[in-house]
Amino acid sequence: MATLPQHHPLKGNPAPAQGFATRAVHAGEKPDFREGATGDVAAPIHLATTYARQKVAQPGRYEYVRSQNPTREALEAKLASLENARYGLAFSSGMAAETTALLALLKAGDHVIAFDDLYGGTKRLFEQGFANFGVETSYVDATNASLVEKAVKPSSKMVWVESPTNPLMKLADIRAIAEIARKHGLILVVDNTFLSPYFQKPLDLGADVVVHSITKYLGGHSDVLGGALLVNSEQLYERLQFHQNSSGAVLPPFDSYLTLRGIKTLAVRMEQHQKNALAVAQFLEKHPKVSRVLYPGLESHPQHELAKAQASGFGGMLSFDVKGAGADAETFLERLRVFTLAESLGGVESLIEQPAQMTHVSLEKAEREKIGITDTLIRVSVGIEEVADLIADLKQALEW
Ligand code: P1T
Repeated sequence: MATLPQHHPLKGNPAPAQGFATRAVHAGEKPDFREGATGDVAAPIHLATTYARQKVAQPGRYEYVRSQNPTREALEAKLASLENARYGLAFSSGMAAETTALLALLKAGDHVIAFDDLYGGTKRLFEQGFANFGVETSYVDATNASLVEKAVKPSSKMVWVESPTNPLMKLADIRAIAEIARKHGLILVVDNTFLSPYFQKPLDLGADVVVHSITKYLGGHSDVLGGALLVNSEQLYERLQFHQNSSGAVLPPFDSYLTLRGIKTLAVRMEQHQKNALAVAQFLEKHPKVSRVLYPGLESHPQHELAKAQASGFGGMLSFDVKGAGADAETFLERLRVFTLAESLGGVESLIEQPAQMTHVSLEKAEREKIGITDTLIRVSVGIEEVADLIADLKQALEW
């Protein structure tokens, strides 16, 4: 697609000069004042699966929902605006977005260099999915950018990082890794789920593709499963869009609408998530039953300076270890009353989990332990409740 059609929602994006919170509210949802249009202030949900044409040989702008849908396009435009991207694509889950990126950009014999700490499902996709089709993945501690370069071989095609990582809150120096990727002709993919575009914009730091699980902060209310890919390169966009349509893992219209609605409050939610997370991290750091706290906003985080240099905030995610054994972590988790014991993250409510038995159970125990996912590690998605209630709940649960 060389040029966007006249009435494509990207045409309605406010000028990039407008601030993030303004774009979160308005981008992609410009009221339509054309003849016969309603001027909806919120993009309407278009549920039709197919679009009529008057002439056989003359399709309209829309043909079939898997290929195009106005509600999804409004969301794609909003997402693109927020990530400072030229193009956005929305998928039926974060995993569907990842699968499509890999399908579109790799072939048998290609090699991927990935962060050794990643969402368990992403590692599972590489190891139990793409490995079967001849895509090989090496895992490195990408907190040290030179280890990424050391892992490059002639078949290398892609570098895949999260920053911060799930669940160990490690950071990749995105600028430094982008330089390495450029030097070796590799595509740099950054999963920006944990910080959201409110706090970090990987494309501005040199990444080629941004991945999101929409299910998390973008949706924001734990009621949408979705994913997204954002790019600046038209060539990458065309390949990804081709596979979005051919694999069919598109975000449905209703979920696109819910995500558009959720994103409107992203800026205010992220501020509150961060404020609460910092207070929770500081409380935990002083608690005698806690042995370590991993939050990039703490001065004790080994990459605190990098966090400040490449992002405008530290987000709402943190992890910590309780002293004792795995059973103590379970006791603590089961005593909580305000925090909800559940997988996922990024919703308005505080969620808490034990990666070893929940989000990262698909990794072998030895593999988990090698990178530091202990049985006593607890991951927290700090919500936007009254922070005093959150701290009181943690305090009582730590008194087992
Ligand atoms: O769940 P889904 O929308 O398919 O997104 C997958 C995904 C991708 N990237 C990151 C960084 C993620 O954290 C996830 C999903 N993570 C969880 C469900 C979790 O509890 O960590």
